[in-house]
Amino acid sequence: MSHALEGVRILDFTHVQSGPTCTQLLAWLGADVIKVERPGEGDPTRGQLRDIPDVDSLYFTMLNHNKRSITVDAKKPRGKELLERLIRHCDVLVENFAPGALDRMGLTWERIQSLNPRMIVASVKGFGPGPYQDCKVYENVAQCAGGSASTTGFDDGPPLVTGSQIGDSGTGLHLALGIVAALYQRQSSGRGQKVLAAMQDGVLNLCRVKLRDQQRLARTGVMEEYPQYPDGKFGDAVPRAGNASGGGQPGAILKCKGWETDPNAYIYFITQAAVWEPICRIIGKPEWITHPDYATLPARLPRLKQIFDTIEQWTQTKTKFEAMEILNQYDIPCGPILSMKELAEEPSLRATGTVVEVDHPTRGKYLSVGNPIKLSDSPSEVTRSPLLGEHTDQILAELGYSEDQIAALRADRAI
Ligand code: CAO
Repeated sequence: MSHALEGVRILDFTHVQSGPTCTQLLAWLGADVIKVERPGEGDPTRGQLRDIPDVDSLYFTMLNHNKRSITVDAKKPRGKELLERLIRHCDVLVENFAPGALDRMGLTWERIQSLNPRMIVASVKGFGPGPYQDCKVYENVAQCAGGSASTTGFDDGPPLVTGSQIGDSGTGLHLALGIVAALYQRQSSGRGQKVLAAMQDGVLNLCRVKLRDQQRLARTGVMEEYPQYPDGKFGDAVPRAGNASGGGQPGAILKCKGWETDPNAYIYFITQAAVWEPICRIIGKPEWITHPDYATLPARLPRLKQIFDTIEQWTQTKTKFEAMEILNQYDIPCGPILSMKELAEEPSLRATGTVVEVDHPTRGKYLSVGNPIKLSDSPSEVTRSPLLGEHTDQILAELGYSEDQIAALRADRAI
């Protein structure tokens, strides 16, 4: 079967997480992704958080599937020449260097355009134009600067970062969409363009509901679904809301049987208005169905703490999976708190290819997350990440390099 992006060549000048996430997605959609790495060291993540000495880390392998690797020293004249040939050969250049690094290599937008006017140049940066445009940024900085940290955590605690890599992987995902759109526009315009995804912007986009709440707060001074209501105080900025639902249906994380010893024996429980009646029956409070203090959502809002405490008395008598089974019979929206161990072992995720086992020549078998985007006519098969420079010779041959030219590149340590 063919693949959606078959024939698209990506010059992957990315490193660490944000950029590699983007190019890995494009590879899974069928693009030929040529990862350019510095000779000798490669992407710094190859050596970070290693669990096996001298073997590419899981950090690297899990972000660089389905790619080819070529080593090029972009600062050596012959390396630069090779890069320019790659620019003429490819459709998209993706990079996530610190601001200005690409220009310092001599690869300005104008230079790239003169080499290949159809080339799309896609960049992740920490910030867009503005006071912080020159800053280097890692994941947690983006979470803090994009509004996630100020709105995550409990009201009486400090701001919190989340385990979801919304700054890195989230921005990589945004960039991938921009690249696909630019490829589409190129079909009619015949021209490449610049695509920018700033991590602050990407995080803020994912925190859009909190900017919604900021404006609600400014208008009304209160948000009735937040845990601060009705007893606590609201300031002038959206407060941290603990585990309260971000939507119009109140929700909470509740203890389940075994919570005393299992840190993940919890369930997320949503008191969706449409299923209030079965909720009341299941938790043994049938009188709440018609009682004026509980029968409607507005009446329930000032009593959410007491309501969830009561529901929790019921959930504590069930394991999270037992509770799920009972609640699902009545279409009550709920979800178990699943650990990474449980997710790794979940057969249905293996069956869909969302969790895959990959074999690697020096590491052996390991688990990874496959393509979360499923296309019926473009299935993704996950293949292992490349060793450093594994495809250098192959790619040079494709570019028409002679053996003498390759020898000269080697002699110069340009590859
Ligand atoms: N050949 C020669 N030089 C190379 C090279 C190659 N193949 N690949 C990289 N380099 C050079 C760059 O040209 C740069 O040199 P100069 O500083 O002289 O211009 C140097 O390596 C370092 O690049 P960098 O500044 O991008 O890397 P860093 O480790 O110092 O910073 C990071 C890393 C992530 C903070 C920075 O790249 C950044 O802010 N990127 C944008 C935001 C981003 O994507 N962050 C997410 C990263 S994942 O958490």
